[in-house]
Amino acid sequence: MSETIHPLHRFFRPSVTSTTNCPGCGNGIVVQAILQAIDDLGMDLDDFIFVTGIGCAAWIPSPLFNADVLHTTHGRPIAFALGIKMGLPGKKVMVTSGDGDLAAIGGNHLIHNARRNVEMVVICLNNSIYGMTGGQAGPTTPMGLKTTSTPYGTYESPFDISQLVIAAGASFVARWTTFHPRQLTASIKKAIQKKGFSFIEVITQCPVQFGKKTGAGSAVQMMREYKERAISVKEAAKLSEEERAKRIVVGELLDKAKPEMVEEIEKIKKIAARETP
Ligand SMILES: Cc1ncc(C[n+]2csc(CCOP(=O)(O)OP(=O)(O)O)c2C)c(N)n1
Ligand code: SF4
Ligand SMILES: [Mg+2]
Repeated sequence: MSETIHPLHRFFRPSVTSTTNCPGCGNGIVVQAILQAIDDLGMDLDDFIFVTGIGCAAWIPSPLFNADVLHTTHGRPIAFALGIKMGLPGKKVMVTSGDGDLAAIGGNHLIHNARRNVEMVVICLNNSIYGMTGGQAGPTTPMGLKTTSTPYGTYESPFDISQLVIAAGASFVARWTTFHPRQLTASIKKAIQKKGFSFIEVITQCPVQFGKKTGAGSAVQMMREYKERAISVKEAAKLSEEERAKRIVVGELLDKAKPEMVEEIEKIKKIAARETP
């Protein structure tokens, strides 16, 4: 009997035969969406440099993708990505990391590179928790939730990361959940083709640290909840603020054209070269 091989398996590093993800983790759905988007666009992994921080989400391209991957320090993938884009402007740069890595310790790199509109795709896997370190509360953990680090419930308001990145000045922002793999793939394709800072938030399940410890349940229960709570931008606009807060607003939240920083620097270099005696 011949072995059936997944069509995207060719993107995997041959030496990698196992996964770091727990059963039911949403990371695998995002892996598939990223690789499907690259395949649909007729691109190759050599067109990309992947950059990642620290956390479970940070293990998505490293070591799995048979590509150039920089697995950097906690909170710093966007800083490394900026350096790569400045040095190799012809390459597509994609960052994949978690809500804690990108919005807590890495928050300044996130907002400032959105403001600068540096061309890169940032995929933020938002599981509302620090998964890898044991389920501590982070900047996206819902108010009042009991976690490893907040046994009496959190007392901090969470960030709406997508709105934060829109306010900071990005060009393209979308939010989907792991219940929306096709829509997610379509948005990743748009983000890859966008000239500017593109941010995609994926609401994703961590059944081990979030599901078990907060009572949200299994991966299936969490995805069912995403399905029930998801609402389009258009439908959400009809709700009161209080009603909207109970839902997950999904879709493409922003798509606009604005000057991209690396291109602007190239223009300035040309002017400076002309004016230098
Ligand atoms: C400077 C520093 N501080 C703290 C840590 C510990 N640490 C590693 S991953 C992590 C949080 C990861 O959370 P997130 O980015 O949401 O990723 P997840 O594991 O949930 O996918 C923390 C606090 C570290 N490695 N380095
Ligand atoms: S701890 Fe959570 S986020 Fe990390 S691999 Fe396991 S299920 Fe996924
Ligand atoms: Mg997380």
